[in-house]
Amino acid sequence: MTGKFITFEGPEGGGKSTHIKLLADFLRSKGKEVLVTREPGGTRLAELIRSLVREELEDPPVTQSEVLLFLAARAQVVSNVIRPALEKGVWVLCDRFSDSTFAYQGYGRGVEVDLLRRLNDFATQGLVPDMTVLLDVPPEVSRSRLLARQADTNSTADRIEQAGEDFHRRLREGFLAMAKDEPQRFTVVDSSKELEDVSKNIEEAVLKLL
Ligand code: Z5A
Repeated sequence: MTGKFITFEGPEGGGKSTHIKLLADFLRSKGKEVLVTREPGGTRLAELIRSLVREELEDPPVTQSEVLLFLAARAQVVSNVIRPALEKGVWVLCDRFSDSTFAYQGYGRGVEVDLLRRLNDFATQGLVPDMTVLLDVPPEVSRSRLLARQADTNSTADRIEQAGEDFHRRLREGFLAMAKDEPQRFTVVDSSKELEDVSKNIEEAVLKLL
């Protein structure tokens, strides 16, 4: 494969969507063809799964179903969007990927991470990002950004955003532990800093891939 695969991870409100847009512009200015996608989502079926996992249902998915729904969405976007793009030499920027499953369903919900890794390998057929940008923010910053956004857009927190403080603490620790285990793949950026500084840190890290 000739394209590069960069994923963005971290707690909610870390700025993933914001920085993916900025990085896409930066890479295009360097002459790269860029595809931006997100998880869950990126194909019709995966977007349907996205609405299902975020919805307030009378019978919300049990943990096992939640894992399988995220993995089903991932299998679709990997096979139909990400791999074909990488094979054509396109740079793919993805808002969340496998590490979100390990963090949310593993560290957050308590599913054994080794089991998740095996199931995830089946879904992705072994696709691993070239680089993962972890936008790290403390829970209080994440919460205040989400509240500000909810006020701006007149929206409410979804099912996963409503999980308790302890869940969000575990999930942040999980992301940081994974980054420590794989320093060659992860770039950890302190996203509580000014937007321009965060963006500069990301560009500097990505320049090494160019
Ligand atoms: N999930 C899972 O459980 N398992 C899985 O395997 C996968 C996902 C793949 C996806 O929801 C949910 O699915 C997510 C994990 C779960 N759970 N939750 N909750 P999503 O994609 O809709 O939500 P998200 O990924 O958490 O993204 P987000 O909330 O949209 O946040 P973001 O994209 O990281 O941040 P943003 O929209 O770019 O920025 C948030 C606000 O902060 C915005 O107003 C920005 O202008 C502002 N911002 C950003 N950076 C800064 C700085 N540096 N300073 C000041 N303000 C800033």
